[in-house]
Amino acid sequence: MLNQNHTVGDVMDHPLGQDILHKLLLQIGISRRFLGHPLIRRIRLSHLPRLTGGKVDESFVATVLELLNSEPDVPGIGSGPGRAAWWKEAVFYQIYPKSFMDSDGDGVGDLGGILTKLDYLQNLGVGALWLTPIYDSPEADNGYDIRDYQAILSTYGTMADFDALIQELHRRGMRLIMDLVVNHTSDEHRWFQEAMGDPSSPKGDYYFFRDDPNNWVSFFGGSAWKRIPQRDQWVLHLFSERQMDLNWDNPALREEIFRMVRSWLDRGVDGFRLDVINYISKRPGLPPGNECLARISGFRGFEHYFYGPNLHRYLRELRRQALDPYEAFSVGETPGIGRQTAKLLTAPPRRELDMIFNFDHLENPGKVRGDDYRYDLNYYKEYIIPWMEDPGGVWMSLFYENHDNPRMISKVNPEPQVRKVLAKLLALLQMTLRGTPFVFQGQELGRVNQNFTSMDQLRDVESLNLYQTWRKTMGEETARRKILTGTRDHARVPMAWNSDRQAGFSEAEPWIAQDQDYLTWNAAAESADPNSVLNFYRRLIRLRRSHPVLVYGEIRIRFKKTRNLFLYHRVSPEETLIVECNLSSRRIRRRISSRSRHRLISNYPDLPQGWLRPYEAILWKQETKRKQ
Ligand code: ISL
Repeated sequence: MLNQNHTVGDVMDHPLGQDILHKLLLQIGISRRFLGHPLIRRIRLSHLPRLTGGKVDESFVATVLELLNSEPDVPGIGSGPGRAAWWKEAVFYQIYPKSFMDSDGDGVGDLGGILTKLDYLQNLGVGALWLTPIYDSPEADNGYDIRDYQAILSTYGTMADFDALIQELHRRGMRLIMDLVVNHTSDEHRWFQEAMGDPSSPKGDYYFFRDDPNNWVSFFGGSAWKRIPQRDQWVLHLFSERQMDLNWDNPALREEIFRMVRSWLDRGVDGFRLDVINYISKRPGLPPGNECLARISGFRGFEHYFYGPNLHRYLRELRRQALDPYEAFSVGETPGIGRQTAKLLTAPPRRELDMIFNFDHLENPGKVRGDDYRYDLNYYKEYIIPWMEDPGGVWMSLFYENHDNPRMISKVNPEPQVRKVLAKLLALLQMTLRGTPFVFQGQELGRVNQNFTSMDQLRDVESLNLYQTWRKTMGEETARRKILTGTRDHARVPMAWNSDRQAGFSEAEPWIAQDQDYLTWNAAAESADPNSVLNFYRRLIRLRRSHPVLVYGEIRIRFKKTRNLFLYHRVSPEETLIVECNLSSRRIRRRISSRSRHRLISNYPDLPQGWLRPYEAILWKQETKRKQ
């Protein structure tokens, strides 16, 4: 048990402690190397309030200690790639169905639309699709507010369309994972309706109803509590006020969820991406959030549910009772989970999740989504090295984009003349680092952010709500600028299929409009251009499939301290491949020669000489000396 007399070093030696300290430093933009300093390690926790001039107070220390003492486990040792699995070999492709392809002319994508694009996806070489929610929903948060887990939203099609999709995918040797949103339901879910109408009903305790709200805040702005007049009580919602948090401490609820999960697996689904799955266990009593932590992190109450006391137990139950009997795959969306806790959540012997999504690489230290700055890829390198070198049983998910974030190219360098090489550099890293790549729709075309200029172009509930909250605290202009920069809608505009009206996405006016960029950057044009980003992805994914070393081989990173250079070897008994990249927009001196190596793929037409050009990226194959 840790207490006030322990030191910063003791906290760093605790898995959760290390993750929390790293996260806090990231948030304030201080290098984590700072924590390795012997003098810092020796500081007693009780001295922190004085040493930080009150920035960190006693209640903060007490809060962190309580959290640490709730996790007695330490990650096991052992690294290496572990057992072979289809989900390690496949490249995943994330589809945002609402914006992928409209087959019935209502301006909204649908399952029929996806079916017409399976040739495209197969040709791209992806092995599995992840569909964001397609369940019945009032769409307060584009489907992340589920009204009926057993039905398909009518604008997306029918259960028959869904069965056809699975069948067609399996016929092609491809797999499908669904989005499982079980931290919350829609307020229109019948469980919530019942719970609201009759507190004594079996569903009365499926949600967090309280007589008095606490001080937790919602991720979408404002308090996390909504008044429910029928019960004369308040109910908890960490996201929009139409997304009610489920009470996983209720065993009957867990049973219902497991049953529902099994029913989808019975239909043939191959696994799930589990939405904010690390939030499902809330600290009993829902204690108030720490103010000091809230100041640093921007969210109040987070410490009581991002790594709740029963998280591991509930995940194991889910796995044992629903996933394992089907050998189903699981990737958890886990905001706030760091490297050590990732080991506790995914190391195979623990039988919890297969993988997680960690988000710490999506912004540079000290930055948040909505900040206008240039992302430095050197940080990505610094971030990924420890995950690669000390996996501790973690199989990494590799991604830069999803439906919740602006496009990566725009964050790194929005200059049009580097767009293509940069898109290819990102692709090459993603397909050659150790882990499973997740490509978000449009990423394979090198799509960039929209030139949104006004709030009425946006549809996302997060953007609309945060704007209302922020305009009061930051002023109209700053709030608008931040929202337009960071809005999730950059990624949510329709897929660019061709240069026809509506980008070939629909016959009708789409549910969200996009700018003119699709006229040149679209799938049809890029298919016809051998030098396009799309064809680069196709070739790379084929290389990843034909060189198992890129999946299971060891990874050895060289020149770790050399800025702008990212160089690593993927090594197996059969072969060695070398990745050589320039992470910057300026040329840099090379550290290796091209002798006895041949180029498998690169983002410049000719071979480099003594210098790597802006964002140059090459995958080499080491020629082996013939044994006598
Ligand atoms: O709001 C956050 C803190 O900045 C995010 O990390 C948030 O926890 C994360 O984006 C959760 O996302 C997922 O759940 C949401 C949904 O709106 C997103 O689209 C989904 O990916 C609620 O279901």
